[in-house]
Amino acid sequence: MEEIYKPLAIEQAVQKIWEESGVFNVSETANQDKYYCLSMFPYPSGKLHMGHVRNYTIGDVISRYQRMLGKNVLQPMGWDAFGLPAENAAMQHGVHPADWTYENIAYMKGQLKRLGFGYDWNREIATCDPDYYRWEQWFFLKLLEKGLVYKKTAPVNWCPNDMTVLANEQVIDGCCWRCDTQVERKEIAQWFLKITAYADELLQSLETLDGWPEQVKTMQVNWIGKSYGVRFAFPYEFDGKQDLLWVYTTRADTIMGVTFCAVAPEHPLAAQAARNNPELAAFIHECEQTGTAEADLATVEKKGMPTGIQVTHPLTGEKVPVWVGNYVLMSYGEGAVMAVPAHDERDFHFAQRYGLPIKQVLHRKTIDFSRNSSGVGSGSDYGDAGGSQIDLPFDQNRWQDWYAAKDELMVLVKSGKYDGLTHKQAIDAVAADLKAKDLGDKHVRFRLRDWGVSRQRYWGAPIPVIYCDDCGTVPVPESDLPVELPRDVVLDGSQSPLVAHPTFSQVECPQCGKAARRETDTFDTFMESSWYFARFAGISDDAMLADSVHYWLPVDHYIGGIEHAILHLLYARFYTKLLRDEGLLRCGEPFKNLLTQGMVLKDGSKMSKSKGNTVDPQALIDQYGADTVRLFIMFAAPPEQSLEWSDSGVEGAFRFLKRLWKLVHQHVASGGASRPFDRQAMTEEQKTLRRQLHQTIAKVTDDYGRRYTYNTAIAANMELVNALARFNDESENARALRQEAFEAIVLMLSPIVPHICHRMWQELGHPEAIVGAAWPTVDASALTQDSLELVIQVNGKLRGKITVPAAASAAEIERLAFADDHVKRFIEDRPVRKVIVVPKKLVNIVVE
Ligand code: ANZ
Ligand code: ZN
Repeated sequence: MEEIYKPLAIEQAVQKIWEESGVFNVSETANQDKYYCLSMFPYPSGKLHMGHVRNYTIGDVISRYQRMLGKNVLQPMGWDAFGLPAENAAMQHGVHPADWTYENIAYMKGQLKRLGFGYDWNREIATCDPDYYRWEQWFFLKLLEKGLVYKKTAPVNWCPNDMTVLANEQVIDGCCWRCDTQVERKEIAQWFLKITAYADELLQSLETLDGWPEQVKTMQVNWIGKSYGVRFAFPYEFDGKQDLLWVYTTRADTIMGVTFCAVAPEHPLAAQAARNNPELAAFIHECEQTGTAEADLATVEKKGMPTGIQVTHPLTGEKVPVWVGNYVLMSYGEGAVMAVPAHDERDFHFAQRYGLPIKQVLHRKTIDFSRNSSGVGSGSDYGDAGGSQIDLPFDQNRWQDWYAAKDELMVLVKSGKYDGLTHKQAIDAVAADLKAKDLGDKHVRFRLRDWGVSRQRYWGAPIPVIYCDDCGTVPVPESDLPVELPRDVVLDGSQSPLVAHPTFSQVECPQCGKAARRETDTFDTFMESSWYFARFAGISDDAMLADSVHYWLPVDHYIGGIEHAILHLLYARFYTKLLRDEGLLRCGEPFKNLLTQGMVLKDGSKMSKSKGNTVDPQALIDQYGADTVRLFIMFAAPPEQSLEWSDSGVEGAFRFLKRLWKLVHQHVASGGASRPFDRQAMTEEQKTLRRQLHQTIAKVTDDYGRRYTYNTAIAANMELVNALARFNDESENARALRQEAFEAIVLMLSPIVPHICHRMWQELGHPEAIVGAAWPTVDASALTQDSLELVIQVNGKLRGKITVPAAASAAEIERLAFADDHVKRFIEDRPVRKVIVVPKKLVNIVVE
């Protein structure tokens, strides 16, 4: 063993051994528990950043630990390879998106190997590979067959100068990023996946995810946004025809407080009224210019205009005026609301502005039921200021909880026959009365919208459909899959390259053989990341998923950034249910445990290119080696917390490894242990050291297995190393103890710093690789102490120390304390008032 720690040579040699032995390439085995550990796969943007290094180090540590527990561990890696940056790079540097992507993949793969991550590279996936996306296309057609996908028009950002659709990121201050032209909204036909058909299940089964952070589950609950309400209609007459204005409300109890109705600018009633009202038409047009994102609507200045139409209140028969209001969303509920200014904040502001009447019908304290994430539903009840706020129960999907929370605090007034009823009673009564008139009923709604998957971009998976004038929308036959993305395209930012391509869109109709057009949109890249975890486990040449997928799924531990808390994780959960219902999977949830790692900060803010505060992992690996980088990252903070970068911290990690190496070297060079450890012949010092050793194993096992606090696990090992450095005993027994201790330390640190530990393990006399070794176990007998040191105080001042048997009774301890010469001197002949024995700690003697 060399005296000096040389990380680069060691790491290279050890990685070669792993590569050649293929230790991380796994298959299904009977009689062994599996463990599927997955880190979110990266977008191949060029090179790894520190956030990647952190994410993948955490995953690798968990994987290696599970191996040591005897599990059959799958840890795969791949590339989320489609996306806009490749197209941008192509435009900026004139390199083809495919070349750019595969070059980045090659470089980043080298970096991952250099960091020593134990991946099964046989399962590597690049989502831009036709062997991958062909199954996505295949599955999309299955969903089409089942009616779980459909086409409808939806707005996009359109640059009239470049004649192209822009992604949201390409719109800067309302203008095209390329030519600065004002961006327009354009309605175009697009494909949607019916995620709303699974809304209820996506909500319900969140409850089974015990291994997910509460915060992430709450974000998903809010995103799904289930609400219980009443859908009902106001009858009206227009142009001599009877019609109904449908509204959706979660507060039917306030129906007697309605003083007007408001409809979205895009509502048909608004269009009807605008036909002979140019002023109204102009107002509607103006509203259409501004965005309709929910976030915008929550903050936008509330504006409106009367339609001149009056509807009839379904319970009182009174006339109610209808307004167009810019705060009403066409895409939510019915695109129309009953306005209750006394109890809804938005309605209140609107009524104040336009001098509309306000009628209070509830006598109650104020509660804010608004869900802070959205504009819709932020109609908090407007009432006496200073009311109490109550938190919604997690279980928002139960009528009972919803009602119970609201019910406590309110009764109806000025509501005729409903006076005196509570909130819950009133909703039931109103809903029943509306139902009896055939004008409405109770209704459940979700905030969740169907998932628009069409992108008017080049670097994505082509959507496998063909449009024929005679046959309509025709799926691409299975035998023609994959629909490959053509390589020969012109990327200049104007027009879609697939539309402009001379032959791509020209096809024969698979049904009638006539000339037809191929779809030129590609899939949202979230489609690829919604099922890659399953493909890793069930990789196959001739099926979307091989049977092995049932062995590995669900993923036991999924590690990634909190920024994916909603979309990616929701889509992956949705896809899992789709695959299950197609008979391709047996589980309904993809990820058993979820770990969301914190950000990497430098000088208090997130490392990012735009802030110019990044640290290049490669430079550090070159300078110190992978183990130092891994150790620093795991030592600096627990995985879920943010990690503040520190150069001196990296130095410190390197120094610790050098020190450990030196101590192991000394031990080995001086002959190591010559015989096994003799428990009968231990000195007190040996016993103490051995106790610390086994306490450390117990603590570190808990840190790894239950708490995921690797920083404290490392700290405990550092203390143990310090104790070993101080331990100067050169007896045979001491050498044996040192051997035991170094072996345990090397085992415990090996998931974090696997290369150095591989070498030290060999030097400690183990020819077999440490990746196959078992996690150390605690010797409970080493933990028990047969004697203890207690502090003696006289009148609260430290006056001596005594050693007592660990099992000594209080009376026995007292006797020993008074027998101590030192203590005797301080007591002299003064009468003793009181003796306080704090077990295992101290004895306090109070004298006059
Ligand atoms: C009357 C009312 C009185 C309301 C009151 C609230 C409080 P959630 O809970 O998110 O489902 N609403 C319905 N459709 C709307 C639309 N298209 N655009 C904007 N707002 C709409 O939200 C349901 C509530 O949001 C409904 O209940 C309705 O206002 C409003 F004291 O009706 B409420
Ligand atoms: Zn046809």
